[in-house]
Order: sequence, then structure tokens, then C-alpha cells
Amino acid sequence: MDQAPITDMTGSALARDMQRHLQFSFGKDPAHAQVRDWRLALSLAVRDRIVEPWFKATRAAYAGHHKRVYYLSMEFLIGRLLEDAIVNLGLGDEAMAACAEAGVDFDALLADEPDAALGNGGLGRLAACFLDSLSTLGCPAMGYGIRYEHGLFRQTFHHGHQVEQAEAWLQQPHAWEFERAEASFEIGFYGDVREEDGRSVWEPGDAVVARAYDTPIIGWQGRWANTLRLWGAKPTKLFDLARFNVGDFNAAAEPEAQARTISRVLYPDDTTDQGRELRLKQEYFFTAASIRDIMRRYLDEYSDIRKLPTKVAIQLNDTHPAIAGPELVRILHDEHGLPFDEAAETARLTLNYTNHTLLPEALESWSEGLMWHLLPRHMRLIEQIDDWHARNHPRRTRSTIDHGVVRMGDLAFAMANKVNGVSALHTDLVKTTVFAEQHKLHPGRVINQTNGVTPRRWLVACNPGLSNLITDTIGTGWEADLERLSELEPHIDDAGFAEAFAAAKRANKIELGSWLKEEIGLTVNPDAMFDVQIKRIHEYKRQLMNVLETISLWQAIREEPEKDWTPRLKIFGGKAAPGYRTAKEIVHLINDVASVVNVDPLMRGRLAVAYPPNYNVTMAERLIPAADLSEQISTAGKEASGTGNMKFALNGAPTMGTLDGANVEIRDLVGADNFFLFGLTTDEAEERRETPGHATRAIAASPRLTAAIAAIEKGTFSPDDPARYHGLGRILRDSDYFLVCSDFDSYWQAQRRADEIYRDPAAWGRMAAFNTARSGWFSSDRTIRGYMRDIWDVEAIDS
Ligand code: F58
Repeated sequence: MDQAPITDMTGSALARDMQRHLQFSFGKDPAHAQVRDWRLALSLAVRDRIVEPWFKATRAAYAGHHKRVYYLSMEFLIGRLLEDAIVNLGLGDEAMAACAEAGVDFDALLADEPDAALGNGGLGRLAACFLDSLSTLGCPAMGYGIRYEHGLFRQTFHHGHQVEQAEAWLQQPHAWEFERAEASFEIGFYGDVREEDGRSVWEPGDAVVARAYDTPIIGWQGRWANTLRLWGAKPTKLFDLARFNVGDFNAAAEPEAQARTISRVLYPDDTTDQGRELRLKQEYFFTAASIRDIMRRYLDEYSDIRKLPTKVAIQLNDTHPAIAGPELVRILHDEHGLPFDEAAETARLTLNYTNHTLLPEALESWSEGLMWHLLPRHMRLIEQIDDWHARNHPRRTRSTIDHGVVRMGDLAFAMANKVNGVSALHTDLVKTTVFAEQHKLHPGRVINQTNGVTPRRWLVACNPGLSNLITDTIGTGWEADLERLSELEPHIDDAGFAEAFAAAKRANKIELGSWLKEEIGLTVNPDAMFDVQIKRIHEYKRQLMNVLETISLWQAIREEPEKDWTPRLKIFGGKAAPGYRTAKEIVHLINDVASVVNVDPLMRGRLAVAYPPNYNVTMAERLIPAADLSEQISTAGKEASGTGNMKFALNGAPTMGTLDGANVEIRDLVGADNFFLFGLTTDEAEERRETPGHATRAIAASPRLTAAIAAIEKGTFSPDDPARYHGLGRILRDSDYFLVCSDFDSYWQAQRRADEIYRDPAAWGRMAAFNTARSGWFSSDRTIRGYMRDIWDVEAIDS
């Protein structure tokens, strides 16, 4: 047949394939096709163009017997895939032309794709950025996770209150994945362990099947593609026909329902005990399936199981897959017969662990009772691993199992070749706080790899105006060599460049303004400073401090309405964990403050608050390019790194921030003059927390703060329920663990400094441009190179 090869990257071939898929893959007559049909058809046509580099990459990894990297993560917060694939393949114009020919609006088509929201926040989004960089760098790698039927809940506001709804991305065909019915493993739970010929044999009492679904992840310019393999849970026995035949229809369908529960929902919550067993099941389910798959691939190529660490590097994204340690020991020792110590050491040399938090409440631990019940063999192995560790380190005082709980961080540490923190400050804290003893026992094991973000999604795709200006100024090539952004520096004071830089930002702000009008009915002043805080709602991230500052500003403007105020639009975005009461109260407060401020005639053009619901990756792609100011205001010592902070800086928004996480490195790189610093340092915060009455004293010393807290407490923003914020008031006055009160005045002053500079567009524009020009180091390509060199010992493949 006279058909061009699938690698035909011309517009006409893409258009033809889109038409072909519409008709032959989806059975749609073009005359009746809807936007969704066209979107799916275009997705398949684009996917076709990924398959060939994907095969080529897989073959190259096999042919060269390369060491492979496996990234195990409970979360991959991917967002939309179509635009990203088009950008990486350089098919933007072609795709647009194909849509024009079909008579569909390209932007509407892109906007039709649901976000793959298989993550909560930073940890999951980091995993997605890493996939992009692994492919861009040509590192043979595979991501492993769970194919959640429902991603992170959809957030709506009902009278200002957060309401959660089930997310439904898989309620429609998913164009990007390949189901691999042949790649299925039975995963056991419960049961007993018996001894047979000197070996332990686990006989699970229950099992489910893990079925693989593969998504190819294409790197920049389509040179390399890796696989994201997500596991879906299926019953071992599809259907109980005997029960069905006697009319017990519900019972007949039970095996399926039970099994599917495991991959049904992403855990939205780290604050409640509910469903802990299910969460542990999810963790074991995807970890065991991934390890099984890794071992199968290794044994297809090699026979000596002891050489595993020379060909396989497994990265544990936080402790969620930490059961990989005992699972790998079980396979090496119980199934392959390696002596225990050798099995443990071989597993350890294969595994690495990234820590993403030191917050005590977020450090995973499982009760021994649950472990013995659900994973009896693994619990025994955890005891043995702990003994092995104690034997090898007699000075050790801290054990993995403590007061009836298994500390997963300690297990992951003991079973890791390398342990890494995610920013310089965080890595220091890993060494000096939670893991101080382990660090002493294993000097050199803890290393730092400061996070990064993919510039393809977070600049090229989401900010074409700025990207084009960069290319016009320094040429192409910076997209995969981001430190080249420094070449912008000599242009920063050119009038033409400065004007174009400001124009790109302004265009993004105008676009965001019309979106906000459409979404939440808010009319915004495009000359106002767009001041943005987008992230999960958490006390340590201190959205509460931001909203208190908003209240203070509102009060100040009301007091002196004639003054020439710098106009501000406060933008918030973020979800609260459904079980996290205080976070939900903060959500409610932001909405309540918005509803008072936004109708106050004295505020017109000067102050407004926007809180569009259902913050997700796609919304971030819209907000970040339009931001003037980036709010990174966590209590020092609490935010491990942050990655949103990097995206804002890259897109020319200076940071309003504390010395926390990667803010420290951002400030070092962009320069202290281009960063609004405020607040206590980590050490000062620790000390202040120990000072009795710190909150009361800070409130008494600050008339502004006193007035802002008084306003929320007397119901200024909740006249229908004046007591609504008494709880938040008490938190601030009584404990204030996150030191909102102590940092408030310093924050207020830094905000006023920002106001001053913003009034001078040239000065602000310079700061913004320096942020872009000096953020190249925050590419996740740099981070992944660091992992390849310092942790995995793998080389990129030149394809
Ligand atoms: C985040 N952790 C850190 N955890 O908070 C952030 O500072 C860092 O930049 C990022 O990791 C990447 O290193 C994070 O996002 C979670 O989302 C938990 C996952 C498990 C359930 C509870 C939330």
C-alpha cells in the first residue's frame, strides 16, 4: 500500500493519520466527530510518532546490556500529555494545521484532555519531571507506579467550603497507554510462612493480579523514549459463576470489586488512620509487581543474581515503596537461595532512597500487628534486616522496629546504597535531625540532589511568548541546556529586550485575566501585581499568613483610601486533604476574605483575591507564566525543597520567600537583590518555638497582626457564622507551631518593599529577567545527571 512510513513527521502525514484514526480506531464519521473524538484521533497520530523512537530506545538498551534505572513512585502527577508530546516532537505547527484542516480549534482540542492527576503535589510532579529528563538525556529507565482509576479528587467550593468529588480521568478512552495483558503478576497478601528444606516459603492467603499498562514518555526532540509502567489491580478469579448461577449476583462480582479497590483511588490524605491497611496493600502491590518485573527482565539477560547491582538501580521515591527492601531480600534469599547476609547486601546495593519530608507526621510507620497480618514473611525479614544492621553496627542505638511500629524511613535508609535529600538545606537537616544516627554510622551514604523541573513543560510549552523571546535572543538549544539562559544576562538592560520581556509577561497576565473572568467571574486589573501562592494547603506552607497579610492590606487601604497603593491581585490555588480540618478552614477563610474584599468599592483596581477551584498541573501552567510574585513562605526548616518556586523564577517571577528548602539556592543563584527575603532562619525558628509565649508576644508587638486576627475572630469575613474562625484564632494565639505570628511583620515589610519596586516597571522588569536568566540550574536535566553520576552509576546512551 502506498502509505508513508509512520515516522513521517510532515503536517500532511499527521493530518492524514488523524483522519485515519478518527475513522478506523474510533469508528467516527468526520461529519459527526466532536472535539473529544478529534483529540483522541490526534493523540493516536502523535503517539504513532513516539512508538518508533520508543522501540529504538528499548532495543538500544538491550543491545548494549546497559544498566537500567527503575524509578518506583506511588505518584506521577503528569497532567496533560498531548501538548507535551507535540512540543517534545516539535510538531506544533503540523498539529495546528491538521486541526485547521479538520475544522477543529486546536486550543479547544488541547483543553479537552483531562489531567492525569496521579499524585498529590510536589513529590508526584517531581517524578513526572524526572521521566521527561530521563528520556531527554537518553538514560535507559522505567517509571513504575499505580494506575489509579481516580486521580486526586476534584475540588469545588460550596459557600466557600471545599467539597471533594471523585476524579474521573479514566471514564473515557485513554489514548496514551498500551495495556499489556501478558505482563501480569500475581501479588499475594496475608497467609502463612512454612519452612521447607531449610527455606522459608510464604503461602499467601489472598492474591490479586497486577496488570501492566505502559505509557511511552518521549524526550526532547524525540530522540529517546522510556516507559512509564503503571499497575492496575485485577482479580485472580474474574467472576464467581457458581454464585451467580444461584442468583447471588453481588457475591459473584465481589472478587473483582475487592481486587480493583487496590488501584481505585489515589490517597489524598496523610492525616487520617482510615484505610491504612489499604494504603499498605497499595504500596506492596505496586512494589512487588515492579520488583518481579525488574527481576524477570534481569534474568532474561543475565544469570548471576549476585551481579544485580551492576545492572539495576532502583530509586525509591520516598518510603512508600520501602517494602522493596524485604521483598528483594525475600526473592534473593528465599527464592534464589543466596545466604541472608549476601541477599541483604545485594538488595541494599541495588536500592536507593529519596527523602522528601522530615515532618514527623508525614514519616511513614506501620504497626507491627498489621505487618504480621498482611505481610508475615516480610515482617520476619524486617526483623532479620534489623538484626543484620545491628550486628554490623554495634554502636547503633536506634532500631527499625520501635514500640510496635516499623519505621519505614529507617528501613529504607538501612536498605539503601544512597539516601538523598532534595535541597542543600534539607539534606543538612536529614543528616542532623531524623537520620543523624544513621548518617554517623554510614558517612557518605546521604547525599544531596537538589530538585529540578523540566523546562520543556514549564517554559517551552506553558510560556511560548517568553520562550520565543529567549530563542530570538540567544538562539535555540537552551531547552535541553538550560544553563544557557545565562546568555540572556547581557541583554537585560537592552531597552528592546526589556520591553519584549515585559510585553510577554503582560500578554500572559491579560490571558489569565480573561480566564479568571470566565472561571470565577472576577474582573482583574492587568496592571496589578499578580501575587501567586499555589500548592497544597498546609499549615507549614502558611497560606494563613498570606491571607492575614491580605486582610491587613485591606484594612490599611480602607484607612487611607486616598493613598497611591500598588495594586495587587492575590491569587491562591490548592487543595486541602479531605481529613485535614485546619487546612479546610484556611480554604474557607481565603474564600470568605475574597467575598468581602472583591465587593468593597474602595478596593476597586487596588486589591482583589482570586481562588479558582481545582488547582492542578494544567492550572499551574496557566498561572505561573502570568505571575509577578512567587509566594514561597513556609516556616524555615519545613519545606524540603519546593519545585513550584523554581518554575516561578524560571518564568520571571521573583520570590517572596523564607530561607527554606531550595529557596536558599534560588536566592544564591538569582542574587539577593532579586529575591524578597523575610522571616526567621531554621535555627531561629527552632529557638523561637521553644520560647514560651512567642505568639502572644508577637501579636502584642504588631498592631497590624492584632487587627487582622481580631477581624477573623469577630466574624468580619463570616457574618453568617461569626465563630467560624475561632479555631484558627486559637491556633495562632495558643501554639502557633508554624510561627505565623513571629514572621508576620517581617513578611509585611518585605511585601511593602515589593510594592515599592513594582511601582518602577524598569526595576521590576530587571529583577524578573534576572530570575529567568539565572534559573537554568534548576532544570531537572541537571538533577537527573546528578542522580546518574552520584547514585545510579549509569551512562546515557547515544542513540
Ligand atoms: C514534597 N512532598 C515536599 N509529599 O513537600 C516538597 O518540599 C518537595 O519539593 C517535593 O516533595 C519534591 O521533592 C510531597 O509532595 C506528598 O505529596 C505526600 C505523598 C504521600 C501522601 C501525603 C503527601
